[in-house]
Amino acid sequence: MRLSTISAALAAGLLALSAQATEFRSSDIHPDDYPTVQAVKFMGERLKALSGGKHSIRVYPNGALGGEKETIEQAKIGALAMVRVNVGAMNNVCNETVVPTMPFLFRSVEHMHKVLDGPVGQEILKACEKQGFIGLGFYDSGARSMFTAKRPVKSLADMKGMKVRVQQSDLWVSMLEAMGANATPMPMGEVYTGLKTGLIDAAENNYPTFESSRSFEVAKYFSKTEHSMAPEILLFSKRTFDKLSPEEQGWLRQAAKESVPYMRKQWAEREAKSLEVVKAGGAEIIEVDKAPFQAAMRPVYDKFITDAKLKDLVKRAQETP
Ligand code: GTR
Repeated sequence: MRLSTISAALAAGLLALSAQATEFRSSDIHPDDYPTVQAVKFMGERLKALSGGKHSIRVYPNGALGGEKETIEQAKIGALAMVRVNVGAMNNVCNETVVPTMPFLFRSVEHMHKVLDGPVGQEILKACEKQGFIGLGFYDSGARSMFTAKRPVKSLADMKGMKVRVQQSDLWVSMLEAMGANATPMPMGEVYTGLKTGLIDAAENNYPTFESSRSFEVAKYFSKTEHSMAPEILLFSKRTFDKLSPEEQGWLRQAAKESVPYMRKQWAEREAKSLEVVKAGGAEIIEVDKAPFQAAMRPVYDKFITDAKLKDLVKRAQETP
């Protein structure tokens, strides 16, 4: 990010804070109708009601304020109040976020909800504080699977040498390398063109993003590897948060909490709808034997789940019934 952009953003942030009623700015790379954007808007309505009209949230969708990596940096310095990103985008920033990103950690949506709603989830959110972020909650993101342009992935062997776009995270690079692929980190916004021009052979994501990014038009093979259920995370700038009163902080936490069940409902509906859209658009949904993929992820756990804290979080997540 250029310096002029930073100072302009900073000025805008300060200006918003000095005004009587505060409109917090929140970024999202997804389009307006995506469940994450809709949920943060709902959170904004709840915040307005709880604060008696004093505070509100304005969501900037479509990556209008930048990609996930840049907007995380903006939130850290207080130039932006809030970001909704995937935990993957936080992996290199806040170590504990690798836990819910880990391959095949969650056994089902119910298991994921239980872990994230419980103490493990709370500890991960809290851990982001030392990096300058108040973790307000997690949103669903379904399971991520491979989609390829030229040939389908039917087994682990098919991954060999494939150029796969990943999120800008060392963990994601390792995961795809452990599958035998050539991992290429890049922002989400470059995936469609990358697939179209052949810069990359494949990417991986959930149905709603496969659909909304129109990737299914250029990569029609969707192989259900379901290798990670890395959730979305809602992060508030600690710098901005610390300037608020405990009462105002409470409203924010409460509004975020209330937006979670709203989001989950929207998410389930959107997943089903997106699957229909991509199938109608010619995507081929391929069942894959996941066991070899899961077995190949052992070294990734050895490499990233190193210290006692991370080992404990993973163990407790796995042991959550
Ligand atoms: C989506 C997620 C985004 C972003 C994207 C990606 O599922 O909602 O926040 O992380 O994946 O792969 O970059």
